[in-house]
Amino acid sequence: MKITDAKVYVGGPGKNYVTLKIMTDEGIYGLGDATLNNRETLLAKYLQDYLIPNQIGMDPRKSEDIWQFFYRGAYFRRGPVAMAAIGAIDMALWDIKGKLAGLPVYQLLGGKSRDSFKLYAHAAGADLPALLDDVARCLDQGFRSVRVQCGIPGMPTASYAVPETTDHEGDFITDFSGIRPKVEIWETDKYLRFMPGALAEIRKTVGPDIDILHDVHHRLTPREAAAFAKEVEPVGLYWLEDPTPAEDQEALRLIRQHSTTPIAIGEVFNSIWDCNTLIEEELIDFIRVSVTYAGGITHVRRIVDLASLHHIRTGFHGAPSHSPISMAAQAHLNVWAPNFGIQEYLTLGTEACDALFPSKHKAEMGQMSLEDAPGLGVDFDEREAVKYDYNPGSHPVVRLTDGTMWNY
Ligand code: CS2
Ligand code: MG
Repeated sequence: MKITDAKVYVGGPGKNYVTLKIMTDEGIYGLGDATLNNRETLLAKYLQDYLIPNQIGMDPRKSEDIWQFFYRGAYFRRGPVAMAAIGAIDMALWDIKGKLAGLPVYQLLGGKSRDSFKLYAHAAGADLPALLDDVARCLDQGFRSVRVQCGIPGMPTASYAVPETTDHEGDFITDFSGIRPKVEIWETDKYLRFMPGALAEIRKTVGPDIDILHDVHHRLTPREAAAFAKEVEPVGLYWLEDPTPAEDQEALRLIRQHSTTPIAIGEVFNSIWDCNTLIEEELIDFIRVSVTYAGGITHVRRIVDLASLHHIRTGFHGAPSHSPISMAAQAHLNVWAPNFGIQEYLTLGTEACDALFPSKHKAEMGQMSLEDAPGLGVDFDEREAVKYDYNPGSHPVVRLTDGTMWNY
């Protein structure tokens, strides 16, 4: 069996999905997602100019050897662009493998450990009352686990993932007005004074049975994060996410020494080498990698296995940047993983998105379940794809009040 060709498409409804389609001489094709938020065209170029020409003629069943070929063979290893490209190829090869075997991918991983798995939703508000309304909206939709982000009183702009106004709708992280980012102003002291009380208020409102998650988005120093994690212990958070910049694995030691609040980290990690210290020293509770940014099913499975030796559960990234293809690849890992924790889920299911990526997988009442189709179980409609083009956008950047650049 041979790979005969591969194509890359960029675009989608409200998102620049980067979709890879690998064709074979047996008529079976596989699909992968290489969407890297706000850097989408780099992935298309990297795949088209370097990886696809090397793939033609390879046996698609040798997914391990192909993974090693692109990882070791690149010499300049890792990084988000290289790993998302390898990730897309790897997903597509598992899709092909499943279709060849006539089995859903989870069967090739070891079968189901659960029939459906828990999802968490996002709630945000420009102020606490608006946030509580948004939490109520998520609970009405059936979610029992909600990530909460709130505007901080006195902060001159909105903070991470929080809308400027109370009457917002949809995904407001990426600004599609152009490639130049808006500037958010961050003030740590105001955040540290306000957020613990807000979290306590949310717990009082929703009661003990709802999982509350909160994302600090890399904004605190290790000492500040340790104090914050300790202060919010009575809230009983499901997790505190990205308390410090993720590239410093050692920073998590200080937080761990001072608090038992569960810590989740890893959405920006590209490989096992970005989280092996965190996992082996048991400094975190949830690993947040994604199949797109961390090299596909082949590599993420290794991270999940290492994590399972150390009581660390999965909590894969599922921001709207992921297309239904990578969300399905993660879903197959989620039904299998003995150490599954939770899955981030933002409603992808608009009519236009479903038309572009037809699938029968179901997400409802805060749970996701998989249809038993061979492979990943998601298709890609090329007639729909021609409706979309690349649309430049950006996240905000963050500065302190004196102008110093800070972490988004
Ligand atoms: C995030 C993301 O979902 C999350 O937890 O932190 O929304 C992140 O900001 C985006 O993926 C960045 O592109
Ligand atoms: Mg996050």
